[in-house]
Amino acid sequence: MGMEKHHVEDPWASESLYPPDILQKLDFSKSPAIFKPKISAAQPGEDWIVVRPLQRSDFDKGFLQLLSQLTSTGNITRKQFDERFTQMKASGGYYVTVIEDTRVAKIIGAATLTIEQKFIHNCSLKGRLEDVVVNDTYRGKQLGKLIVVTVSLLAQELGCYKMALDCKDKLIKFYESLGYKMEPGNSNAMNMRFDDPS
Ligand code: 16G
Repeated sequence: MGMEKHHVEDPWASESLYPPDILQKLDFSKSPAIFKPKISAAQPGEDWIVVRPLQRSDFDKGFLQLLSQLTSTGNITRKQFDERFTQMKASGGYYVTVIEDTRVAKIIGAATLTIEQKFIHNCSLKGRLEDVVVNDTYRGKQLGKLIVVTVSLLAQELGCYKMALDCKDKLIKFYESLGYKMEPGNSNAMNMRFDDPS
């Protein structure tokens, strides 16, 4: 037998938060978003762009640094990250989705779909769009649209009856272009803030 080395992926590092196949099957023609040129999660426009579920190894690919462009993350250790990943996977309903620049092994975009189980609407499911962030040095590649449409179609595919979000006022137009609507008389987001551990 030869002594040649084979590249073996570390199964721990490449473990996905949810099954990756579902993203490849999403039908982007269902979205009102207009992509020019046409792209999708399966065909993101460049061979170095990959849209996929969060993996454990994303701790080393700048995932948390990207999130810190959105809000305060605190100093999360590898152990904390791993434990949260394990808990999210075990409880189900967490679809943290990322875009990687595989040339440099860096996470350049992220968005999360969380799914709430309901009694209303015949025991239906409601999706929430959370923690959307794209590295702004990758402007012009439609990555913001790509990641939001990906998780929105995912919510539909998983049977949600609606998808909700809160955002800064300056982003209303962006989300409207992707099919989100301010519902008359029903468009107020309110928060009650508690101690921030970060
Ligand atoms: C925005 C985000 C929300 C995020 C929050 C963080 C979207 C659509 N909305 O509202 O998901 O959790 O900002 O802000 O990405 P905070 O640190 O002030 O709670």
